[in-house]
Amino acid sequence: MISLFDPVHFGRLHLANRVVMAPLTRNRAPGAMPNDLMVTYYTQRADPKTGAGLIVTEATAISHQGQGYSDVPGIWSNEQVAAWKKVTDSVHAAGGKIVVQLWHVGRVSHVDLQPGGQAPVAPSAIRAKTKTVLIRDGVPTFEDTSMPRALAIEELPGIVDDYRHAARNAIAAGFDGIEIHGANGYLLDQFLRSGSNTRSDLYGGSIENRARLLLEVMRAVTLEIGGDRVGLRLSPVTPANDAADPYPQPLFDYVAAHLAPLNLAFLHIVEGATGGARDHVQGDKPFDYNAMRAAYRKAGGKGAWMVNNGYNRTLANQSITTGADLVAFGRPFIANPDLTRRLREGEALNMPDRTTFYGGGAKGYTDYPMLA
Ligand code: 8OZ
Repeated sequence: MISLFDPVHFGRLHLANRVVMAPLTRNRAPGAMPNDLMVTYYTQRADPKTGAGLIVTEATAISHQGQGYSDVPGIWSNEQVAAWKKVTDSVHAAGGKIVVQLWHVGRVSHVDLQPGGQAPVAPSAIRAKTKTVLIRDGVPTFEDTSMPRALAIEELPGIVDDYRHAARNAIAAGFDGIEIHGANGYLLDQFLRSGSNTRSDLYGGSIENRARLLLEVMRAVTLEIGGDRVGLRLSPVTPANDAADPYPQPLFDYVAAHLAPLNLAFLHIVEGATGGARDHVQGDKPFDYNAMRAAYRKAGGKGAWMVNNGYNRTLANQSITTGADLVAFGRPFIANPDLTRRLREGEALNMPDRTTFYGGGAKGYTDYPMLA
């Protein structure tokens, strides 16, 4: 029987096990620059004998406009590419694999984080009822997001270009691939869901129109670097960051089927409420993830089906035997650099300290103990 600890390959990703380190925002990159502390953190989790078969980095901004939190990294400049190269070199030297999660936050931002103090951009001028993390004088504070302005249709090709450019930078930085962040109420998810998208042009209204920007981005990045090292994260029912849609099933079944021709390496699905209840219901009825996967497979999609949210060893191994290919663990990887070893050997897990999730230094970041 296949287990979490068996190797697998999808596209160009040859993985030593099926345990994935989920993307985790940690706000330790002042000036949007990756740094040596981050090199240590990722390298601690990179050896697949003890750590992740694949690391997905923390969400990383594709442009200054795409940034919505203090001290999150970016990948739009040559300096950022050079700084990320230190991370990828060190992870590879440890035997690991790493993809970078490419992120545009859309309306989940604050004027203080935007170029020239301008309003954040969104499909429609509707403020997200959510908070962002601003670090003021070294202290993380949660503040309301700012009122966004609606993107003009003429601006959308520029957004697609920013993703394409970031994908090219990711390869230059030595990443094994990319994951597009299409989840958790950020820009691409804002376009998908009718609660944040009330446009009346080609990018709003019907499912086809709301999915248009996401699919354009996915086509652009797969043409740029090859679909076989591209993944996408989606969260069909999460209420995170005020994401809302009354009919998620036909929306995400449509998206899954239209991704199939792109020859993606993986689809990464957050089940339920991100970081919360796995059985969270949004919309008219409970979401059927098997139906979404079937829509993808029926359309010819061969990428890995990666699942995430609240998994433990038992649930993870169960899902591996019932159609999932990879399981992403978030908070357990914060506190357990050697999570894979602990899962394999049935060892107890360290508990993560929430007070050091966002911002700060080595404490609660690179100082969690490994097994002897
Ligand atoms: C927690 C805090 C800030 C950002 C996400 C990128 O939810 C995030 C995020 C999570 O995908």
